Amino acid sequence: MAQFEEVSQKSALHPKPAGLVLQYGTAGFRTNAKNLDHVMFRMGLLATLRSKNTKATIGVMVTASHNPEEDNGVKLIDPMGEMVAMVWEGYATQLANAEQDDLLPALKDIIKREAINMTQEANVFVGRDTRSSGACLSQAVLDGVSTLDGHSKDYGLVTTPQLHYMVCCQNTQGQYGEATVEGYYRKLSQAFIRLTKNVPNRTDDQKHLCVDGANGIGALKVREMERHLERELQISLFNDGSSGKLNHQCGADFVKVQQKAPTGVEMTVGERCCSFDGDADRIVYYYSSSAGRFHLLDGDKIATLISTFLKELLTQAGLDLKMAVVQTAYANGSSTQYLENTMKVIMKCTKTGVKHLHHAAQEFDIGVYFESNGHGTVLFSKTAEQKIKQLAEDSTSSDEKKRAALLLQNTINVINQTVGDSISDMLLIEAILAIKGMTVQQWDAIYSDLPNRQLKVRVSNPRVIDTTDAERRAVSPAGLQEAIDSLVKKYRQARSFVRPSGTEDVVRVYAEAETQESADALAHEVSLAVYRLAGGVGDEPKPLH
Ligand code: 16G
Ligand code: MG
Repeated sequence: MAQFEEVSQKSALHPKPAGLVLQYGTAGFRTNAKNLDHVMFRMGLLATLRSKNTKATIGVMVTASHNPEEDNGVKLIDPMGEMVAMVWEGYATQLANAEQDDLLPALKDIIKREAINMTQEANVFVGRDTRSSGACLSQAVLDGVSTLDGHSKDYGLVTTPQLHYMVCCQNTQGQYGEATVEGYYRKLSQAFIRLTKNVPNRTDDQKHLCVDGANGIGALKVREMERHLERELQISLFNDGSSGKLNHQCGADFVKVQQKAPTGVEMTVGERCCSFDGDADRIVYYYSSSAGRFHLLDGDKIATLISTFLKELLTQAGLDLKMAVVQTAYANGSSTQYLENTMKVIMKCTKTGVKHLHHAAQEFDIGVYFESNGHGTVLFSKTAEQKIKQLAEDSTSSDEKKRAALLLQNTINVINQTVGDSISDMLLIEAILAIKGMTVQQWDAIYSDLPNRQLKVRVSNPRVIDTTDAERRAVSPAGLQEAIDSLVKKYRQARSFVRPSGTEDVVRVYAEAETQESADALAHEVSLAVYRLAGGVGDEPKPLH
């Protein structure tokens, strides 16, 4: 077939560095941008196949999220705006690693295995973040798509969640919204304005928010969005990309990992601030107290705020809908305790990685999922949406019920259900704080985080660590879990687990305990156990103090 001849010819223009092996990891391929041209071309081919296979539009996002500017990456988006199906992650890895001569056989193998009808039309949406390598790399994706006669639409500079949104809108024939960036702003901002406009006595302080754009795409997009907000939210934007480097000492990942304020943000005492990450799919909040202490409100605090708000509304509306909060092993023990014991919410724990949380959240009428690092959203089932709509339109229901139903309806519209979204999450959080008349300090005081520490350990092969129980227990190497158990026993309110990273060649260690000193000591001791039992390389981990 002519298409296949073209694959051979065109792929020669996107040569693979011989011997280079990459893995479609937790969030797609990610590495130095110099090594990605062939991967992009091939992901263009693969997205076209996936589109023919699902008879729907597929998304390809060119981004390396919170990685340094020199890196780039790519991930595929499935028809409903979710992460690509697991089997296709495997195909992505096969295709990316095929040497030049093996590319066509690898492609044909996928076509055969999935019984793909090559005459089926294909549609691919492409987007990219602000990295300088992005323009060339997304061109390589587009080349891949046209090589297999697919149609494509290049959205240019968009946030990752915006592209997820476009894909979902397109495949639901506009039911989810209009597949344009303007349509996205309109839907979210209208819902936000409806949520906040009748809130009495909202002060200027409550309307004002400091945003750290991580010098990335989120900064550009939040500025575009601001016009639609009718001054109901007034944003002071820092790290807008005009001078600083992408993700450098700023952004949600920096703030969460370092537990300190980003550079480039002028924070006044007590002021509410938030940080996006490099592709605007994560958000964390923070403020500093008069004593100069830094207070972080991470994904767990966000999940608590949102789920408390939703639970109250469900009670007021008298709706019997099953709501759950989905977390990972990284969730602070205090948040799990609070939600389970005080709020009496159903709790689930899954493996790290958005797709795991997303799938678990889909099991409920309302699934609130957040990773501690600030990635998360809320999913509403079709039944939940229908019941809420019915109640909102029911002329016989009481004012209280109606008010709650309307708030729920606008919450559904402000949230990007396809994936965690800094901009959409920010609007929902701001609306909740306004409606509840809550300050960031009051939100922070809902529960106190247990002190915690994260470390990484280099070992010759991180995969020798195998885990179970949503990564909370290690089953190999032998003796490691027993070692962790006996270390944890030494400290009060302590917990620790280890897991191989899905994005770096390291083992991650997490520890929490009653005091910071204990958490630090425990994290160090567990690191030593990993180093000794799992084949550590380089120097032995040193104590933190
Ligand atoms: C990726 C994941 C994120 C996860 C992180 C863990 C997506 C879109 N992103 O960034 O959810 O928390 O990896 O990284 O799934 P790690 O495996 O290196 O700890
Ligand atoms: Mg990201």
